[in-house]
Amino acid sequence: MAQKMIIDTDTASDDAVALVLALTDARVDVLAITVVSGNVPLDMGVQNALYTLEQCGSSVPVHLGADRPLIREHVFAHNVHGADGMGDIGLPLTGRTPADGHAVDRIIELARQHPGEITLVTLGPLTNIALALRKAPDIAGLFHRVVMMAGTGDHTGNVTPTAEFNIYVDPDAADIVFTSGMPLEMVGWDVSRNDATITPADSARLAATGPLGEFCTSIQRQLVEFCRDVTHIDGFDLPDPVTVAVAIDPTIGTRSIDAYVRVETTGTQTLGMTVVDHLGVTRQPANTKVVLAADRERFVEMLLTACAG
Ligand SMILES: [Ca+2]
Repeated sequence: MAQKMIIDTDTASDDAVALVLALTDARVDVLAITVVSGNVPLDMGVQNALYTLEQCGSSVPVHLGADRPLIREHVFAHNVHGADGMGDIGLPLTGRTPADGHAVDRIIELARQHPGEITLVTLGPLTNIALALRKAPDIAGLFHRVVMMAGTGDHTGNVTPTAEFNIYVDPDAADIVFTSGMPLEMVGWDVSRNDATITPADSARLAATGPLGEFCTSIQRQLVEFCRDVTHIDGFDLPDPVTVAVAIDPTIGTRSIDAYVRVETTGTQTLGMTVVDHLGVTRQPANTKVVLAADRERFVEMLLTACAG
């Protein structure tokens, strides 16, 4: 039976590839896509998600969620993904209609309808999930797995020296999630930087698979520049897709630890840091499976298979 999945996303260029992976995989039944403000403003993320679904021939409902972090001002990532979040390659990213119902309500309803069955995958700031937990605390125990592109297992950030973007945008929401009791799995940006890099040669192979491959690579145009200038990666890395890959097939994650993880919400230098207790010095019980490495070759194979249809 296909794995039921909800994907919460701040849809920009790597989220789009992650959606392609999930929507083209017969092992997955995506029940809903919920959108949150993050890389791009909410409405832009919704349009980007709907356009991506169209490329996949999918009619999965897309729901609007939170349009800002719980407490703090928006931080966007147009410098990483382009003004439209999709590499500014001229895609027609307007005019599509999302489904009725707020993302937070759909997350709660679906969790209660399918207790113990749904894998919740989060690819953006955790605002929607924190709001759902506040509105319906019972849902913490209703998910099969919660697999998050969030934080960094090795404490190396991409916004500040210690903070990863999704956590940095809404650290207050993130800490609510980490202390919720949900069955959390964290695929940090370190996994992406080390093991989910797409070299120019990989990118050419992907593009050659057909229209979906062309879509998935061409929308990374702005990301390639960011990787060259800021994160010093040859080609680009795909944090959200490797997270979906781990959600679909946990063996894509090749090394992990169970650890106690909290989020820094007041630091002067370390706001938004995922503080991973690698050595157990807090003596707190583990609340998260922290994935620390992934199988790059099998990940790239998954992408090629997905794009080839
Ligand atoms: Ca994302």
